[in-house]
Amino acid sequence: MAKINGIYSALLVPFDASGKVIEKGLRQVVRHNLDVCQVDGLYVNGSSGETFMLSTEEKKLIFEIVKDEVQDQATLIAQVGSINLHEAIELGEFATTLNYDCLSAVTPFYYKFDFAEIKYYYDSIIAATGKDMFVYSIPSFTGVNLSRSQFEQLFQNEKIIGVKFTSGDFYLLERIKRNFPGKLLFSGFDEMLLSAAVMGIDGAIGSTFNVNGKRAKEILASVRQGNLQNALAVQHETNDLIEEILALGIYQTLKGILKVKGIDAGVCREPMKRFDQNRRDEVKRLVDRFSL
Ligand code: NGF
Repeated sequence: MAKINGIYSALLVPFDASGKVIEKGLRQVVRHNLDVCQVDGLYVNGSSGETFMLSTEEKKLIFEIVKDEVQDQATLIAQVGSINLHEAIELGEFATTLNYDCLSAVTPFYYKFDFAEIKYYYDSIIAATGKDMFVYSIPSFTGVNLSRSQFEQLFQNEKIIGVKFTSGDFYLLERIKRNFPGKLLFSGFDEMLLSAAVMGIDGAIGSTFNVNGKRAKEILASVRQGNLQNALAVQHETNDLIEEILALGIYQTLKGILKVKGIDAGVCREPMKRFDQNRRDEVKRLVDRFSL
């Protein structure tokens, strides 16, 4: 299996006005990530891919297009999680046949699943696919706050190779790093990359890396080289950018930036808002100011 380490874009997916995946645009977004942002891998069908608003067939189509475009040029993680366990298994089997490097699944959400149910969900996807798995923990969206002891119980399944940790709970991050050194730890908040890198993460998965992957790579590399001063300078710059992006709307603005770069990044899937075209000049200014 490929080494899973470094900066991974949580891949954005372009949709046309009717909500259909734009294949050509998706291939362009992938190429931009690999050729311009130079990320180490892609996290496909995650939150940034708007996956929880898509049909099973659309998710499969995205897995296919991305694999076809990437081939073996980068590591690919397939996010297959769904509160429909049957769908998660079907997607896991599909990504396995496409030779994705490993799977990831968001903790099941909406219903208040208890921990036994959450563990059953992961064990079932793994049993059906035989594939390595990252837990996708994003409490702010799912309401599921896994404790250290619950991570320990999940990690007893040796096919659970790590966690994508989208949380600002740095104490828990440190405890996971300390107690489960054999598991991979990927952070999920781009604006906190430096702090997570200091804790010894193996990598990070984020939406803004689709446009700002080079800075993320520099932050991680600088921390690993012990050059905290440079890491902090680049994190400051990065956070100036992220602050502007969040104020304008995260996925809409990231797509707006890609459009300024000549990529057919489409629009967001309804009911998410479209990008406000009146703000196109603000986005252009961001592209110039941050040399995106
Ligand atoms: O978009 C969110 C919502 N988080 C992403 C990332 O954790 C999502 C993060 O990059 C992800 O990995 C996925 O698409 O599955 C933020 O957009 C970024 O830090 C700006 O706040 O929390």
